Amino acid sequence: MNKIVVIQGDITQMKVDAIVNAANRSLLGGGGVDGAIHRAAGPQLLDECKTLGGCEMGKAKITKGYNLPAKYVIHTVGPVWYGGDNGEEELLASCYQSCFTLVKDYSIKSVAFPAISTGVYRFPLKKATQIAIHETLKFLEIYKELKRVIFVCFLREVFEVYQRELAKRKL
Ligand code: AR6
Repeated sequence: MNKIVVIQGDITQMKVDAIVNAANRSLLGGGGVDGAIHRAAGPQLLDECKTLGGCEMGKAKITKGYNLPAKYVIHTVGPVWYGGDNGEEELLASCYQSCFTLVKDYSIKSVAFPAISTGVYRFPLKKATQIAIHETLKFLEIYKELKRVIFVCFLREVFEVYQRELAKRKL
């Protein structure tokens, strides 16, 4: 449990093995955290992304981090929230699972996540936070080599919800 840390900040500044990007299916950049990561990593990131042929919703692909302090960027495509009857919760859980599969494949010891799908894609924050924490705890249980998972919250509101939901799990 103490392998999980919640902070308020900018994920592009994180000195970890990998940061996760909340991308779209093109993997060719966008706004929000995606735009910030591409700006901070530099144009070589887009060049590598162009070779990947996009990414399905709920899946993830990995690139180098280029000018970022992080060695890798794991790009995942979260679901757009359309009310919850379109498999949104399963798809978001699948994003975290796909990211963790890459964490294992690349022997990543520390990883930072943004609040995937909770911005432009409008996924309800509390539900998304519960899914993020649930999938993380599940993976940490089976994969002991992962030493640190950092949830990087850009907004105060998001930071508070993560803290609250994590505290519930620590009881
Ligand atoms: N560091 C950490 N978190 C951030 C940062 C940052 N620098 N900037 C924003 N956030 P969003 P989505 C938070 O909209 O909902 C893009 O255009 C933000 O406050 O970035 O998955 C993609 O290309 C929010 O809590 O991602 C897709 O088209 C969280 O990151 C689409 O948006 C996610 O918000 C994906 O939408």
